[in-house]
Amino acid sequence: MRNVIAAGLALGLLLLGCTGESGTAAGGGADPTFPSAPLTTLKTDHGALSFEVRTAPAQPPTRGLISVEIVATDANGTPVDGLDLAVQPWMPEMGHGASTKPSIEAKGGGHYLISDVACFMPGRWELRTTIAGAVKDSATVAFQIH
Ligand SMILES: [Cu+2]
Repeated sequence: MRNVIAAGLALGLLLLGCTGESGTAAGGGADPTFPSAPLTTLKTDHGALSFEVRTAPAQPPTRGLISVEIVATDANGTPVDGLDLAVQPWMPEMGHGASTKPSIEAKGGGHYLISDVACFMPGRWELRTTIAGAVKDSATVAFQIH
């Protein structure tokens, strides 16, 4: 238990240090701009959907607060709206998450914007995603933070 508390404190400090340095990431009014080519594409765990994944302000993403765009399509390639996404950032090799909760906004046309993803350490991160609403499934979006 003591280890968990210590790790939490360390994460908080790291995060403070990081936002102190970069200040400008995410959280503003305008939506971020994503590149046209996806960083990665994947199928959801039960195959109900395909996800195209893009990141901003950089792709591939660098450490700090990032935004992730998911474009969800069904087996026919038709964009799927009406999904309720719950996203937990996770660092599997180290067994910890992020100290802030991402916010998720449906943008229409199958586009979902996940903001305030606090990837404050380099390494492999996952977005463990639960899908409810129009489709019930789950997915793990994985990427490397440099
Ligand atoms: Cu870590």
